[in-house]
Amino acid sequence: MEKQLRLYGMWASPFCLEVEVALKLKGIAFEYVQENLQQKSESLLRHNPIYQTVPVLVHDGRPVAESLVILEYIEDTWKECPALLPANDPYKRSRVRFWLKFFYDKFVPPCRSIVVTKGEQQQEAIRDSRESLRAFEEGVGKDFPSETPFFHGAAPGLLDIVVGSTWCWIRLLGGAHRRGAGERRNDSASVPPD
Ligand SMILES: N[C@@H](CCC(=O)N[C@@H](CS)C(=O)NCC(=O)O)C(=O)O
Repeated sequence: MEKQLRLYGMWASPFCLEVEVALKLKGIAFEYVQENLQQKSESLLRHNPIYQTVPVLVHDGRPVAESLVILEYIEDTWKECPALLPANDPYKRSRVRFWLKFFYDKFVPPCRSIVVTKGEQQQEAIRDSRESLRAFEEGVGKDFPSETPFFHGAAPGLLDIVVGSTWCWIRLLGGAHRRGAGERRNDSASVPPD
């Protein structure tokens, strides 16, 4: 019998989008539960009592929390194509994990700061995000010199999923920030649709 799979998420969260994309790339059916983070459901709090965040993937009643842990769980559980980590190469797999952690630790936080700070703090966040992105691009380029449009291999993998989902979020944040600052939208291509 097919086991039940449910994803607790929130539409604007890059972490939830990553999990959703990974499941869809592998062709795994799941139920999506949209959470209101101002008023979290009792189920979400019960499934993720420690962090109380989305995403949470509940597989046959057993919860898995934290997006990177969930992505690895998906890869370990549904080994069929496409593989999201380099197959049969522990060193290359470790390099993907290293850059995923770097991206989460060094790139995502300054991007968030750009939106929520002003003045010198904001300038510092802009510098930090640029520096992290430069280091990421250079490092990943050295570890995975690829002739395909994807970071490692002929199909999208975990780095593609995480970077792509974060990019959607950055565009969303940028649009919200500009609208919050009262800027008129005259460049419809530069912000996502409402
Ligand atoms: N480290 C977590 C971060 C998840 C996270 O920050 N989720 C946000 C939405 S983007 C959330 O649930 N925020 C609600 C809260 O912190 O109370 C992961 O990778 O899953």
